[in-house]
Amino acid sequence: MPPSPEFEPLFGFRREPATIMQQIAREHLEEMKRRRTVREFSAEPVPESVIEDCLRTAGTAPSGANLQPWHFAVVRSPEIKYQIRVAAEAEEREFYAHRAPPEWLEALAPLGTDANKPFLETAPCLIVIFAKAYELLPDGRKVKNYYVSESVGIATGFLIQALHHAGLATLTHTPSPMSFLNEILNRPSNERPSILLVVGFPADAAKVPKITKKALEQISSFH
Ligand code: IYR
Repeated sequence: MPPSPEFEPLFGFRREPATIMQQIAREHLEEMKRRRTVREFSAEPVPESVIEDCLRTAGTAPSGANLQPWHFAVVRSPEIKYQIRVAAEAEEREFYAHRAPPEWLEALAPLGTDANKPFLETAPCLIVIFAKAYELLPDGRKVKNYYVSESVGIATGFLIQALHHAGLATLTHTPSPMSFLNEILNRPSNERPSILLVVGFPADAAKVPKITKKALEQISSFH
């Protein structure tokens, strides 16, 4: 018999007058417009407790059946960052030289990326986000998770936003394939690396690609 649901009052919901809501929404928009993906990081360390709170924020994300099918591996060790860089650059060299079709390389051209990933060593912190297709119980049984990609994507969004809000820069990095991360980080087979988030402060002279975001009219319709 499945357990019967238990309910509790909705505590802490903050109701604001419309004018205040508008102000809050606009201020939040302005803050999020200041977020940029950064590829040049300073080596300055980041406080561990800030990373921990941002991960707690990611952990508040909604997920399929509330099964929270994610694992966040935080890497600060220079030796492990080095191993990740070596493995990622090997994959990226293949990607840029052989695997990527011309139209993909064309789409990437405005970003100016290439196979060199020095930030994987320079940045003080890497967060490898793993998606768990199923949970592995100690007795070996598998319990399926639901809407795994969607759930992990939402949690990743929360994490990026929390880090930005705390004053840290990020880079969503996706070397492909990423299974070397299971080996280096000794993660079990039910975890699939989803995104490698590079976290830190921007380098003093950091530059970012001159790109724009689509306007509201281009990304929405109201019915
Ligand atoms: N993984 C490669 C290529 C790359 C792919 C996409 I889609 C990007 O938005 C950026 C890069 C790399 O990291 O260089």
